Amino acid sequence: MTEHTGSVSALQAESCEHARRALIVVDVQPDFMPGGPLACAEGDALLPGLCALLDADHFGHVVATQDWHPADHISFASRHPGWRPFESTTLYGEPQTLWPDHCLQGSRGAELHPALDWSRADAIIRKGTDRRVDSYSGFRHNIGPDGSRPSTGLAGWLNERGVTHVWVCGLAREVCVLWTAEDAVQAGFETRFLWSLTRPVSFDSDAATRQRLQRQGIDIIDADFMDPV
Ligand code: VGL
Ligand code: ZN
Repeated sequence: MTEHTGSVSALQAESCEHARRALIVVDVQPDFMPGGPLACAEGDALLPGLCALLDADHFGHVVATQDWHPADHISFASRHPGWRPFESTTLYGEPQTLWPDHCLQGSRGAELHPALDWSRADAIIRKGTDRRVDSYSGFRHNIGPDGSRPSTGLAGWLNERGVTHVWVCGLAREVCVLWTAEDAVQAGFETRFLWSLTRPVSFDSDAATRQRLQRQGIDIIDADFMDPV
């Protein structure tokens, strides 16, 4: 378990070559920013650092995920009479948090955030498109009515390109970024969590998030990627 505290040098010191590295940018969308319906605390604070990281071209591959829900998505509290946003219920035998309506397909709040240069993304994975199934991780959907967690195809996409190391960042730290990192390591990728380029729905979750990452051998990189090289 390594905790990197340097700046971008932590990336440059990586032994693997450029083509083997992928950056996964999770759900950087206006609805998760302050003022949005499912705002992350300081959600917009990661934008300058992420912009600089994309410009620095440290990665052979960049993948973005985009939360992209139909209006009647099952994760919305509004679909469950008597329930309020952020309450936890059970869905297909697993705990399910009920969320405010967010990231409606085609809406402004569901766009990839306009402050970033998405032309650098080689692939965009849309998730949460099936009204019956929530989808946190970029790799696998949450549990569905048949009890399975179907793949999005992302692990295959990365494997076919020879990627061995992935860095994850984006929103929300304790939800979609965490689940993406956990699935990345399970799929066999060396996985780094770019802590300072994530923000949580609630900072109260931070200790538990760190514990889960550490238990699974996911490196937490605290570096401030806005530092000059
Ligand atoms: C997310 C809750 C619901 C996320 C997406 O991007 O972390 N959280 N949908
Ligand atoms: Zn969602």
